[in-house]
Amino acid sequence: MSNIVAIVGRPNVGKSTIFNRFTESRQAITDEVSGVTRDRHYGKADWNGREFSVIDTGGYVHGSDDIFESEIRKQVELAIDEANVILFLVDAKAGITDLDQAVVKLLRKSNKKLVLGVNKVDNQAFIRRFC
Ligand SMILES: Nc1nc2c(ncn2[C@@H]2O[C@H](COP(=O)(O)OP(=O)(O)OP(=O)(O)O)[C@@H](O)[C@H]2O)c(=O)[nH]1
Ligand SMILES: [Mg+2]
Repeated sequence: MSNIVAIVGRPNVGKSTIFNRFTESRQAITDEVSGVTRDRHYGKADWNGREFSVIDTGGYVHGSDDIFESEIRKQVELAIDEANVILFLVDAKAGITDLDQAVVKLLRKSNKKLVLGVNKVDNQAFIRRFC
């Protein structure tokens, strides 16, 4: 079976940015505003000679009070169904949030391979705080 990597995580952690990097494209729109990716994107990656399919997920819905937006839950469940490997992305600048914990709880229930990616470690504020 071919390898399919799904990038999941709460809004604005940088999923689409990494998707574009993997696919060497600008296929996915990235923005400083949360909730830009509404659905999923599929692409092909060739990373150091390893080929895999990559899925960028979205699902943020503005204005909901629900802590774990139902659209995000849907995207995480679809990613678990479709992928063999899940790249769970968090934002080092923002730290761990309730939404991160809700996402990881769902991911742990699946028996898919999980890789934790910590993004935005380049941020100036982060570097000043921790270095
Ligand atoms: N400092 C810094 N900013 C980043 C990094 N990766 C992404 N960003 C910025 O973070 C913002 C959000 O990035 P996206 O890739 O759109 O994030 P996303 O997770 O796809 O967001 P949604 O589709 O809204 O869920 C953009 O302004 C990016 O330029 C990083 O490694 N460091
Ligand atoms: Mg996105």
